[in-house]
Amino acid sequence: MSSELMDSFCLLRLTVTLLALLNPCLTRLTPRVSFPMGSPGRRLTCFSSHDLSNTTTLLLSADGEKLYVGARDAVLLLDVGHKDTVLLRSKLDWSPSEKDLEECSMKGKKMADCPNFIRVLQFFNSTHMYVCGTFAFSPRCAYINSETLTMSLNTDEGRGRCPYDPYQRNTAIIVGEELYTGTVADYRGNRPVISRHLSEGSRVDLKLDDTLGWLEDPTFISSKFIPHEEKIYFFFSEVGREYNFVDKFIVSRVSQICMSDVGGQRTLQRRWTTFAKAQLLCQDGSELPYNVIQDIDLLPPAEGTSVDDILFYGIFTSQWAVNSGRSAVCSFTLTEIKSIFSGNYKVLNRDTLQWSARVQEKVANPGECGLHNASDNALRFVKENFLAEDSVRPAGRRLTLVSREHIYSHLTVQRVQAANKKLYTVLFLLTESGHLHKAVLLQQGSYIIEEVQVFKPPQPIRSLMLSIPKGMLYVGTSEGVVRIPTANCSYYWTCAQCVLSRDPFCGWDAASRACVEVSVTQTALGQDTDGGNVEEACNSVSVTHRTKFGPSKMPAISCPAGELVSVSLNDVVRLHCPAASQLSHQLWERPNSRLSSDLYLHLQDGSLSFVATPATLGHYLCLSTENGYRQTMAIYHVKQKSSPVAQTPTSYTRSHTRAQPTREGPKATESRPAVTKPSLAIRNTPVTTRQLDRNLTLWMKEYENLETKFRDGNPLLSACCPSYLKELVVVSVLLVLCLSLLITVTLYVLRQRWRRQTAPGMGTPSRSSDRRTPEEQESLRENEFGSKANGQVPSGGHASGLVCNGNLTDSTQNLPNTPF
Ligand SMILES: *[C@@H]1O[C@H](CO)[C@@H](O)[C@H](O)[C@H]1NC(C)=O
Ligand SMILES: *[C@@H]1O[C@H](CO)[C@@H](O)[C@H](O)[C@H]1NC(C)=O
Ligand SMILES: *[C@@H]1O[C@H](CO)[C@@H](O)[C@H](O)[C@H]1NC(C)=O
Ligand SMILES: *[C@@H]1O[C@H](CO)[C@@H](O)[C@H](O)[C@H]1NC(C)=O
Ligand SMILES: *[C@H]1O[C@H](CO)[C@@H](O)[C@H](O)[C@H]1NC(C)=O
Repeated sequence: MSSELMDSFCLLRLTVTLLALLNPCLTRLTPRVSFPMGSPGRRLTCFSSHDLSNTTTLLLSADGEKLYVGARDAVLLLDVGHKDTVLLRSKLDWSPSEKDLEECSMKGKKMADCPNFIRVLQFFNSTHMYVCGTFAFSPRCAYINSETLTMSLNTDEGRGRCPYDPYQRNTAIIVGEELYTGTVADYRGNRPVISRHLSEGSRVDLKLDDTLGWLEDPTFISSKFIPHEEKIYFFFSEVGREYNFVDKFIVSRVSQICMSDVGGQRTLQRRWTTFAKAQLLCQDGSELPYNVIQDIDLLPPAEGTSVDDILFYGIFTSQWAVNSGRSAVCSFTLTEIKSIFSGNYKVLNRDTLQWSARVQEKVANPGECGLHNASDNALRFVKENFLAEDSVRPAGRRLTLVSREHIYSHLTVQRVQAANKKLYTVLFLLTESGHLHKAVLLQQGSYIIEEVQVFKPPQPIRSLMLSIPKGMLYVGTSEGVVRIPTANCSYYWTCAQCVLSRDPFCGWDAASRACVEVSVTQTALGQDTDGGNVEEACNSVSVTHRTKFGPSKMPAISCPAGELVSVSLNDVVRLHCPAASQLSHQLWERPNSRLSSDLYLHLQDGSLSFVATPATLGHYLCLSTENGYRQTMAIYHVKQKSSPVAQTPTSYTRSHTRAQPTREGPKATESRPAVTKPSLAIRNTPVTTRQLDRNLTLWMKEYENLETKFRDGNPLLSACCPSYLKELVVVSVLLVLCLSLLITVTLYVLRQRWRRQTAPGMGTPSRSSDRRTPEEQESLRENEFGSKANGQVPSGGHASGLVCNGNLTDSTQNLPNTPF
């Protein structure tokens, strides 16, 4: 491809990216930081044991101290009240007998599917739980004591309460010592039913009338109890028969039943009289719906708001692979669900099995509670009209989040009070690939604060549970239970990082100079979840600090010291630039000049590569920009190796000698893996920012410690001290620039070198300005730079230079060899 074509291609890409920025739905949702498994910044606590597998259900005690785990052939009680460990308190073994297993395999089932997989685990009363398992394709249920895990002597038959087949999904909830379930109720798995068991007193057990196909091959997802409504809502997907023009079109549903239901007297005896269902539509106008629900969680109303302000957050995927996203999150309000259920219903023509919206005389209100004494006529009407005509649309008529890359499988949701007392909704989303995403919902769209790898696929994970009182998340996988705190604020080591994280859980405490959890402190914290504006948030809290440490502009922000790189002429030099986060953009600068692309290669990982020539010796700055905040990540001084020539004092070497008076020799030189012979260097593999990220942590911490030593004077430091680009201005300038370029770029223009690429703030190197006389310009620059630096280097310089060396050396050694 010619470079002209490349240029226009880049331009197009840039425009598209900018347009995407303006439309939150198109934005690529990149987690700001990513923690691979085993990262010290996000430690997982795991519980596993050799006889624990297929953890299918999790249940947490109200105080968050005890976690019950339903697994294969066992129920476990884990003590999760300790900060650092998860302890096994007791264990109930509950497996089928040899005879049961034999029968199971005689029936043609795989032996691996014959154990007892626990699929229902619910608190029954204050002392007991109710548990059901598949029990060798012959489901059983039992009461167990919540403290001792001892099991009742008699077990119940589990038909209709628990699936036979461990691969079939089900849902169950106990309310008022009555069990409500959605499951298949036969061995073959083709009789789905929503039913009530263990009905109290004279109340009868109820189920769906199965003659009419009230459910069409459903996959049950969840069931939720809404106390003030006295209703249970079931969430599932099924074949949408009303769309009979599409074969096997899956739709997601919400259905309801009233707890007061006792069935009809003649019509609908022992059947629900209050069952109604409606379509949940997670769709953006321009695309096919995300039609298959994967998980749903309930967000209770905020304090002081209406009880109907309950929100349901669901994950949806699409049956077809044509949408722009692989999965989406939609939220639905209880108010909307209620209004759809109180509206009109479709009518099923029994002969043709076609649904229509034909208006019938309304003899009853389907979905209404308290129909037990209604006339047969009314009950017959209810029996035939149970599919709401309208669909439940997402809150705000838009998708909450769309992920292009990830298939989310589980979610939980929490409302978090930020430092400014504002409430934010935080979603915890599990991807199929084993990553947990923490997303905060903002006015302008969703923002993924972090990504933590919690298991290695493939793991058919079954459970994600949030403990709000303890601030913990639990993930049940095939191999055990993983616990992870909802936040680790101390990972953010500067005010800037703390604010840029936009984590509503975390704020910068200027007094302790630490990023701390908002919930545990009363003092004013630096935080800006909405905007991530470092300047405002850090200045507002750093007043006390400033008075203590003198008039430095931004005390909470660290500046790296210069690092010496000794090279021989014609070496290929590679300077690394660690990324501050996955959302930051790195760019290289030489003081008072731009980097010509003829001499410099910008590598994918943000590092800079060039051949050491007299012209390329000198100082280099690596800057990182994120959300309009700019910071210097590294400063290098590339210098020719000690030789008679190099020792000739020039203004800049002199200045550097003063910075590193004693350590310029072997130590600095031997720890320079960035300098290699040409053939080797070019084969260096690009690395991902994830790795850099981790090592940067260590590295930046060191800087933080040294920060106080750089108070004044050094021009390098003043060059690095944070400059703030007004984000809005930059984006609009770029947009205007791009649009006007797009319009005016013609073939004629394309043939020319595209000069405007070097718009300020974009970091693209100029291609023409330095080309003619690099050497001259270089020496000019160095002189200029050197004279500025001369005699103003703080005494702490040399120590920090060495710290840089040490840590960077480690990382560079590791990076090419450990592809992520
Ligand atoms: C939080 O991050 C800090 C700094 O990276 C680390 O030392 C600490 O172990 C982390 N804590 C947890 C619970 O992950
Ligand atoms: C149980 O776990 C094993 C190992 O991960 C897996 O292969 C199997 O499919 C699981 N069984 C069920 C019923 O989920
Ligand atoms: C809870 O239910 C179990 C099983 O029915 C029963 O044995 C126990 O007495 C009940 N406990 C209370 C406190 O009612
Ligand atoms: C239904 O009617 C019967 C007698 O007609 C009455 O005893 C019962 O209380 C009524 N049930 C309800 C829930 O109103
Ligand atoms: C980061 O550096 C440490 C040594 O400081 C090294 O052990 C580790 O493997 C590096 N991590 C990566 C991801 O390269």
